[in-house]
Amino acid sequence: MNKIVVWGFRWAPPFAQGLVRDLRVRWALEEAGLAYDVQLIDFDERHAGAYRQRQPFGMVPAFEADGRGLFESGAVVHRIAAESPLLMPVDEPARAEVVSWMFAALNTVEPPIQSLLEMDLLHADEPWVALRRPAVVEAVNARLAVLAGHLGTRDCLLDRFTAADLLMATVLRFLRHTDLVDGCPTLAAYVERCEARPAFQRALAAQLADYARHAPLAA
Ligand SMILES: N[C@@H](CCC(=O)N[C@@H](CS)C(=O)NCC(=O)O)C(=O)O
Repeated sequence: MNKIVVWGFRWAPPFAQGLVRDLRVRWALEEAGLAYDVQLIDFDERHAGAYRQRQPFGMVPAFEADGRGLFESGAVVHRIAAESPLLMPVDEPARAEVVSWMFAALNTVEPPIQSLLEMDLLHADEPWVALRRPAVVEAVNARLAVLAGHLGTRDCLLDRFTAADLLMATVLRFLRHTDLVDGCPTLAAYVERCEARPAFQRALAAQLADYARHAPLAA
C-alpha cells in the first residue's frame, strides 16, 4: 500500500478527543509501519458533497491508498491488517478467527457501549436517559463479563496482539468516562496493555496534536 491518506476531524470537543475513530486507522497504520498523510475536515464539512463521496454517511474516518478510497473504520483496519502479518496471521484459519473477533468488537460489544456513550455525553440531561440507562449499563456489563471471561489470563483475544485487539481496545476506551472497565481488573489491564503499545501512543499523540493545532480560540 502506498500514498495512504486518512481523513479525520480538524478538531473535536475534549470529551471526544482520543476517541474519534480515525484513531483506529492511525493506530493500525502505526502498527503496520506504514507512512500516511492526514486530511482534516471541519465538523460541518462532513456533509459536503466532496466528502460524502469518500464517506457516504458523512462520518470520519475515510481512507485512501493507491488512489482507491475506503470507508468504515473496521473495513479500513481490516484492509491494513490483511497486508500486515503484524496485525493478522498469514495462516487462513487463524485469519478467520481474527475477523470473528473484529466483528465481535464492532458488532457485538460496541453497540451497547455506543448507546451508553451517547446517553452520557450527548443527552445526559434528557429525562429519558434516567429511564433507559440502567438497562443499557446491564447490557454493557453482560458483554464485558463475557469478554473478561474469554480473556481470562491471556494477554490478547487470540494468541498474540492482532487487529481484533486494536478494535476491541478502541471500543472499550469509549467507556473511559465510567468505572465499568476499571471495575473489572482483567479488562482494565487489557486496555492498559493495548494503550501501552508504542504504535497506539504515536497514533493518539498525532490525533491530539492535530486537535491542539486547530483548537478554537477561547471565547
Ligand atoms: N461505523 C463507522 C462510524 C463512524 C463514526 O461514528 N464516526 C464519528 C466520529 S467517531 C462521526 O463521524 N460522527 C459524525 C456524525 O455522526 O455525523 C466507522 O466505524 O467508521
